[in-house]
Amino acid sequence: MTHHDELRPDTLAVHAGMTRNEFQAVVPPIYQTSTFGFTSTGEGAALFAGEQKGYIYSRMGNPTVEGLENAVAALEGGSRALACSSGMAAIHTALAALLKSGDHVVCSEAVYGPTCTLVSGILTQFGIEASLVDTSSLEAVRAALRQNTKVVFVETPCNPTLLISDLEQVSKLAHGRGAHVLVDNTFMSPLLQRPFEFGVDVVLHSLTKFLNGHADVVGGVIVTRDQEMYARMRRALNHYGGVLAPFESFLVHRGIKTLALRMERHCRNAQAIAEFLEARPEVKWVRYPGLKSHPQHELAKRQMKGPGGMISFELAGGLEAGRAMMNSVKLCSLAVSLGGVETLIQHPASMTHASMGAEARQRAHISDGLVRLSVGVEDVADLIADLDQSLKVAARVRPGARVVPEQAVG
Ligand code: LCS
Repeated sequence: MTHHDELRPDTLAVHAGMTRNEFQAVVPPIYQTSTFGFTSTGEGAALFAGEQKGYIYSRMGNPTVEGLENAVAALEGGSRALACSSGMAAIHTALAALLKSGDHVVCSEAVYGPTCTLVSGILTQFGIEASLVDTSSLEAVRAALRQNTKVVFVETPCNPTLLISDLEQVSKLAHGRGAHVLVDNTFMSPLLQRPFEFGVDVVLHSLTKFLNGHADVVGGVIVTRDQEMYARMRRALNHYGGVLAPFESFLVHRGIKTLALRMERHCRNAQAIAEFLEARPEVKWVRYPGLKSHPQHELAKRQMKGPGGMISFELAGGLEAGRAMMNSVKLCSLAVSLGGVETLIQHPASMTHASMGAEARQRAHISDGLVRLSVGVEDVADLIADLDQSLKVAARVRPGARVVPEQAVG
């Protein structure tokens, strides 16, 4: 297909990245090969010199992987994409491609725990300075920018507090100081938010989440606005080596075909569940971009095409009540990860954001009682029934009290 620019996102999700093949197979084949033969030494040399297009070795490019990369690039409206072996591999590769010793990076303080650790605890070992700030506050971003700031890394909505950063304004501020803007778009998928429209330079995803959607692959992707940035990222990925395998690429590409259907249902179910939770006396607060009570509900409506499938909340009974709820769900699974067809519930302070440490969590407003829900595509009535019964168990818990097992009551 050559007319992708004219197609709408839901159509692109089905068709983008589909390549012609020998037998006109509607689904592209899996090129399960590590290497590709040359017809002559001359051809091999020309391929290595970049004078001829083609495949050499699967760390440097593979047709199945490229099909997925082209699909994600088309959905994001970017130039090119690079599939990586995990979301963290994508984030590490992109940051390492742009930063060197003596540079400074500004990063959202509420981000996926390992991203925070990578920026503030690992890259610092290589002489890269880091400031973690609340990027939903433009004042905080402005104050954090320095002469040597080369990258502003933003997660929006952020994991797990769901605060929203204004991508257009953050990009203006960062570009004014000559820094690149990287956005982790995992929580939204390209169907709900297209960061390039707001001026950012690089978009990242954990493919593990909504893009794949079926909780059976770990992967990541870097999408670049232009060819020059792509070349920088390609060089970094070829040498760091964290590429995605052909079979994983095939599965994620297959998942993307139903992305539009899934995102619509994720949003609808999550909106209903957020409203249900907000009306319950056992619940102290709910954070969801689709609720009027979200502090940036208006920005969410401007910047995002839908509020997404992620909800955070805290029970009135605090941590112990939250634990009781998470231990008594029956349809929802107590598991980390997110963005799959099945509903997952987890406790960030002891799970996804444990590695950040208590101090960083406190600064980022990730309270010990915060519970995170990744709402799946099940019938919402079944999900609400499960949450209802688990809330009733949680309501029996008094702060500081031991959790009463359900079977021991009544
Ligand atoms: N970015 C975000 C926003 C994420 O939520 C995650 C993983 C990553 C990047 C890293 O991707 P991965 O390497 O796992 O593919 N988030 C997880 C979470 O919240 N629970 O488990 C994993």
